[in-house]
Amino acid sequence: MSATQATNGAAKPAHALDYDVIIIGAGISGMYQLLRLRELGMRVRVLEAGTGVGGTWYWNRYPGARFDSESYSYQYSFSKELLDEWSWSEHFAGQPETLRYLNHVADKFDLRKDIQFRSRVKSAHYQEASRSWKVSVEDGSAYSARFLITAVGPLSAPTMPRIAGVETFKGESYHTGLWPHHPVSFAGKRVAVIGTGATGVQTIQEVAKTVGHLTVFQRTPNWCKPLKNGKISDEEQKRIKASYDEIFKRCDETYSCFLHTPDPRRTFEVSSEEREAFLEKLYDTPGFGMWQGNFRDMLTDREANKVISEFVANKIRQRVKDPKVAEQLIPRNHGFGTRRVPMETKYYEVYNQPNVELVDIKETPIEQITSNGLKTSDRTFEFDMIIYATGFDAVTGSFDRIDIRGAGGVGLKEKWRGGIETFVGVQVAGFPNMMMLVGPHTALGNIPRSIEYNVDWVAGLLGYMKERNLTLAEAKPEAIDAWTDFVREKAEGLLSNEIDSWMTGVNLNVDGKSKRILARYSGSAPEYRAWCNKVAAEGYKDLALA
Ligand code: NA7
Repeated sequence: MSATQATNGAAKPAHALDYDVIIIGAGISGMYQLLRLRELGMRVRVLEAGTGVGGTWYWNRYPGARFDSESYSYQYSFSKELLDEWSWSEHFAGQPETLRYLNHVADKFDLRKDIQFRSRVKSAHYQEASRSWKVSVEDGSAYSARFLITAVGPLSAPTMPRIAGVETFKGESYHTGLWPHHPVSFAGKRVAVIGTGATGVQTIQEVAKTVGHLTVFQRTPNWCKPLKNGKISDEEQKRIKASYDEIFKRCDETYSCFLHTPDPRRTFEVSSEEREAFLEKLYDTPGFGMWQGNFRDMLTDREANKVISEFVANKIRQRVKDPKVAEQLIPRNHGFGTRRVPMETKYYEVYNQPNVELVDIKETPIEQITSNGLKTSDRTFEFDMIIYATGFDAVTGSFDRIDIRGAGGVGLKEKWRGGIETFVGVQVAGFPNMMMLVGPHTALGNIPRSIEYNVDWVAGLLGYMKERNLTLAEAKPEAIDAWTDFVREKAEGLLSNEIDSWMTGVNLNVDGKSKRILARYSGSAPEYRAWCNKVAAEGYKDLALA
C-alpha cells in the first residue's frame, strides 16, 4: 500500500462533486476523451485556455504550418461516418484545413456544450479526504471532480529565447506557437526568423515567398527532407476512402504508427549501388519515409548513420548555390534522423534568393534584441518584424506551467525534477485519479494514433471503475518501476538519446532543462499497446483500485 492509499479518506459522493471528470485541454486528445467518457454517462467538463477547439492546430497558425504525416493517417479513425464525410484536399494538410476539420468534429459530436473556453487552468490539487481534484482557473473559478485528465499536449508550452532586450523591440514580433488570429503580411518588410526546427523551416519557406528581406538566425542546422506534398485528386480520394481499414491496420502494425516503418535490411547489407538507389527513392518519397522507413540500423549504427547523413548533405550541396551557405546548412553535431526531421518544400532553395540571408549564430551569437532589430557579436540588424520559432518547453513543460499537487501537497514539477517516472505514461505515483494523455513516457510517433489508443484505454479503466463503484485509482510502485525500466531499456543504444533536442528534454531557455533526460518512450507502439492491453485484461491489477 502506498502512502497515498494509507491516507486516503472516504470518497465524497459523486453528486457532491461538480463533475466526474475534468479534462484540461480541448485539442485532439481532450476532444476525443470527452466523447468517450460522455458515452459512459459521465459528467465531464473540459477546461480550455483558447477560444476554440483544436489545441496544437488552434495555437500553431503560423505561416506554412502543416501536417508532416499523410492527412488520412493523421486524423481520427474512430468514426466510419466521419471518415467517409471528410475529404482532405492535400496529402499533407495545412493548418487552416486541419483546424476546420477539428471544428467539424466538435460540431458533429456536439462537443462544445461541455467545453469551457478562455479557461486556463492555474492549479489542480488532489483532495485526499474526498478522493477528488480541485481545479482552479485563472479567472478565479474552481471546480471539483473525481478524476483529472490532462490533455495538455507534449509540445504546447512555447518558449521565448533568453536574449537580453526581447521586450524592447518596437516592431511586430510573434512566437510561432502563439501566432495571432489576424492576417500578418510580410510584403516589403525586413523580417527576422530565429530558430530552424520543424516550425522554423515551415515558416521560413512560406515567409520567403512574399518578404521584402528575410534574415534567418540559425544556431543548429537540422537535416531536412522534401515533403513532396500534392493535391489529392478525385481518383486518389476514392482510393483513400476505400482503403481506410488497410491504412489504420498498417498504422497499428508499424513501429511508430506511421505509414512508414523501418526497412528490414541493414545499411551495409546491400551494395553501395543498391544503397544509393534506395536512398534516392526515399528522398523522393513523400513524407517521413526517409526518416521512419530507412535501413533498420540507421538510428543505432554510427557508420550507417554517417553514410545516410552524407547522402543528405550532398543533396543540400546540390540545392544551395553558395557553397559556404550550403556547408552552414549541413548539421555537424548530429546525424540524420537523430533529431526530429523537418519536412520542407523548397526550403534550401530559399537561400538562393537574393533577398534572403543566413546568419550562423553559433559563430556570431545574438547578444541583444534592440528596439529596432538585434545585435550579434559582429553586426547590427534592423527589422520590421521578428519571428521567434524557438520551440517549446516540451513533454513536461505544459505540466510545469500548472501547479499540480498530488497527495500530501507534493508538486508534480518537484516530483519530476529528479527524473520522470510514470505508469505507461498515464499515471504518476502519488497523484491518484490523475490520468495523462500523451504524457511523458507514452508512445508518441503518429500522435493521433497514440491519442486514440490512450483515450480508449483511459475510458476502459474509468468504465471498469464505474461499473464497480470504485473511486480511487493509483498505479502501484512496482508497476511504475517495471514500466520505467522498460522505457530505459528501450532507449539503450539509440543515437538520438545522445543528442540535445526537445526529444531528450533539453531546452536552454528554461531553468533546470539544460541536461538530457529520459523524456520519451522509444520502444514500438505495438509493444506499448501490448503492455497496456495486458494490464486491462488482467483487471488493472497494476493499479491499486478502491
Ligand atoms: P524545436 O525543434 O525545438 O526548434 C527550436 C529552434 O529554435 C531550434 O532551431 C533552436 O536551436 C532555436 N532556438 C531556441 N532557442 C534559441 C535561442 N535562444 N537562440 C537562438 N535559437 C534558438 O521547435 P519547433 O517548434 O521547430 O518544433 C517542435 C516540434 O513541434 C517539432 O518537432 C514538431 O514535432 C512540432 P537549437 O537547435 O536549440 O540550437
